[in-house]
Amino acid sequence: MSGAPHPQSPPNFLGLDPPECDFEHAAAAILPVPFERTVSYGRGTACGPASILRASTQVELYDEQARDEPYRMGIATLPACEPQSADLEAAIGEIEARALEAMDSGRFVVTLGGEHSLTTAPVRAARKVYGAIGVLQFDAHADLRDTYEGTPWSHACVMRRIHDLGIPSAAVGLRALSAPEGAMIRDQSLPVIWGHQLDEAEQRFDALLDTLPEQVYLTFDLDFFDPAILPATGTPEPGGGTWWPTLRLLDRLFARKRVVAMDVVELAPTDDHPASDFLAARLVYKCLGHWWRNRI
Ligand SMILES: [Mn+2]
Repeated sequence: MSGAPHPQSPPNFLGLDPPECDFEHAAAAILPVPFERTVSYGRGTACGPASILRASTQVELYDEQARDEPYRMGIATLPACEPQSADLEAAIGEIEARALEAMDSGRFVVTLGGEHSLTTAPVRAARKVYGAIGVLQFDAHADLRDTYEGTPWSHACVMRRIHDLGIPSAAVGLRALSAPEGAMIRDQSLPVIWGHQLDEAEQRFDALLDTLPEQVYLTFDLDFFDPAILPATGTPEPGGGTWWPTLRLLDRLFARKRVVAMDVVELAPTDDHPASDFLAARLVYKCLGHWWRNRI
């Protein structure tokens, strides 16, 4: 049943009971966006949000590193956002409206994808709500193409669209890109920690963060991770990040910057690789914990 829709509607994030899952009580909100329009290789990202939510019910609520229970902040799961428009740009606009509504309520909004093309929407919303922001991208791919397969709204173009908005960005883990993308990074001195530099990422990370403004939007494409620990993604690339070193980078990010919102995208769940779903759910909870501990 790989990629097939699940018959039951998914649980809320972590399977929380009231009051912790109530929107009124919640400091954070999960926005599921099962958006899949331009995927070029493996399919299935439309099932990503539901699979992350299902896996999240098995995540331990206690964080043994911080010795706290981040779920006590209150984490509401919003109804899924499924844009009706066939036009890609209009669909991105529909997602932006939902993200804007959630961010305007003052909550820390975590968007669950879905394919990476959706990121333009919450980034535009975050800039409206929070003002000047930078974007930090964890990804195997640069996603800096001007157009791809006939559309500027492809997952392969998402960071280019963000660049077009004049929003500064930095990337970690890149290891698959075209010659023009490589030239753009070089010519414009875009800050990158490459995939082949991941062994030294912890030494290089502070300098990368220094290139971004105080407020940061985090976009986390799960193909950043090595396929050995996260095979269930549409375009897996060898030589990616591993678990604990990545969490140390995220710990540093949330301590040094004000992360205003984030997304986790490109899970393409299969029954063969439930560990990928669980990793994604863990990643979201770890980030929520970091945000909560560092909130102003
Ligand atoms: Mn991507």
